[in-house]
Amino acid sequence: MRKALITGISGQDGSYLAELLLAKGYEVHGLVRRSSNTVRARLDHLFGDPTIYNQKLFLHYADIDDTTTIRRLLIRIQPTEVYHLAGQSHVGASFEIPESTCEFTAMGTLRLLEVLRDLPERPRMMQISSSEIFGRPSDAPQDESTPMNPVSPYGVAKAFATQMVRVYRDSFGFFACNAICFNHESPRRGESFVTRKISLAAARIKLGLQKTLTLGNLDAQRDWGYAPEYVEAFWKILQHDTPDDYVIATGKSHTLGEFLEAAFGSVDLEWRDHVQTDPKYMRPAESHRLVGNPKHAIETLDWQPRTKAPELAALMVEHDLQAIRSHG
Ligand code: GDR
Repeated sequence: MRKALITGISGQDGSYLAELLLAKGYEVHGLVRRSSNTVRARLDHLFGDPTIYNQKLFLHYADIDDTTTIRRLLIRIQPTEVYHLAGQSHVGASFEIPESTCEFTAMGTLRLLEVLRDLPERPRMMQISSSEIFGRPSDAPQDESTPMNPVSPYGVAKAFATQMVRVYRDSFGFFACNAICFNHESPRRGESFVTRKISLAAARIKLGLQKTLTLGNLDAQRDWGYAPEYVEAFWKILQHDTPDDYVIATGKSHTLGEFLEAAFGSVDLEWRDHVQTDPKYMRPAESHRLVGNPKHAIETLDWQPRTKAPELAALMVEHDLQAIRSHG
């Protein structure tokens, strides 16, 4: 029986990964924070299924800094694969709460590695890293060998975690890998990330529930992919013979204006009529030129990013339109 443990199972990626692993016949265990009140929102459909919840899918309360509980769970569950997705993932927020960002994202990863180090049978382990480790890279596109140059507390925390995974792989023989993910979005994306903020606003404006959308830096450019495709890569990373790091990206960069155009355009709206800016959404420092080169993942893992950013924008708006129409 293949058993997986997912930290951050209640997040966007965790919920898609749980679905993927259940479909592949895994027993899936997820760690959730006791304090989180939205713990189940993205997993509701799985909880509602009595053939899945507490049969093949199990949830355990453990904060990522609660090493004792995590150790106890790992000893009891004996997972064959660990997917480490938990952490404070909002780059803008990391400027406001740098200490807790580093506590969860950087130290949380180190603590998990330390617990794994002592296990008699070590599971394979994957950490979700981020394009934010590159910050302001000198070259584009970025690949696995691009030097790290983070410009946000979040990026620094991820750089620490990424390098620590490499150290444990090289020094202690861990099967530990980094999925260096560029932005990946979906209808399950948190509402404070820019793509979801845009898709919700486009849907609400279309339905006459809102008039304007207030954003920060409109010059932003990102490599936006579709989250369900990215979790396929996570799984493939742990099935490969040798542990390694992989850039997971589409290889195409888009401006925020292009994303707005696709989102608003999909419901026949002109974004320029509705979007305004407010400095409160600007960051003290911005990453630049972030676009990934996924060649290593494509060639080694036989993985492919399929959904393009304009398509992604339209599908997110369509989902939000339907959801608002049915639930208000
Ligand atoms: P990012 O995603 O910081 O790239 O990190 P986000 O969607 O927050 O920002 C993307 C870009 O849009 C600009 N922007 C705004 N962003 C937000 N959130 N809200 C706004 O109103 C707004 N206006 C403009 C930002 O300045 C930025 O340039 C995401 C996270 O999921 C990380 O956890 C992950 O590691 C990286 O993607 C890859």
